[in-house]
Amino acid sequence: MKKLGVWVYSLFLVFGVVGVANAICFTDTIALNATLGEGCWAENFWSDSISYEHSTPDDFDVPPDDVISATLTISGYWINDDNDYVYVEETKTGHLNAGGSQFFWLWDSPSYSVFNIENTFSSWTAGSKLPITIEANGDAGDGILHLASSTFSLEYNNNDTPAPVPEPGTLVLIGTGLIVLGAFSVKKKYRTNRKTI
Ligand SMILES: [Ca+2]
Ligand SMILES: [Ca+2]
Ligand SMILES: [Ca+2]
Repeated sequence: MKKLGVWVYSLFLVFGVVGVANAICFTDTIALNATLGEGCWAENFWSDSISYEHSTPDDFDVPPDDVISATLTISGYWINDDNDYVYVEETKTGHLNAGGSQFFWLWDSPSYSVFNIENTFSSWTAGSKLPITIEANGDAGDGILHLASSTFSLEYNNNDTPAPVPEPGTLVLIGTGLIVLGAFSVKKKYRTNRKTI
């Protein structure tokens, strides 16, 4: 019976200390507050762009980590049509969704454009920054846009995490297990010694 107890404690010891892969959620939000000219004046069209970098977690590296989800969300105003493009690591990822106020004097709720950027992280070096460029293009009646914020959200399994530090409760459990284990082996040794006398 005591042998069974030792086994149960041993199992707790193994699973309590080793644990399972650690899913981590990370978010980085940048306030852009940038107004880009994108329109026409005397039949001349021009475009404008903004570039910035999102930070990524220091311990995020693929492999061995793997990505559960990765999204980039851009909020902005005065976005019409679908001619304003978002580049992630110099790859065209999509265009901003039309929406937000369409009149310069209005600041109601902005439009949100959400991009799934999971493919960007098929491999990744820890500590790298995530470069983003937004390119505004205009045509008649599409003279300006305003970018409010950019949010990078990442959920990943940190597969190279060292064994987590056991919680106090687990420590008590381990301690008790070791005491039982010790008592058991002392008793066994005592019995063996008695037999040999
Ligand atoms: Ca890692
Ligand atoms: Ca535009
Ligand atoms: Ca516009």
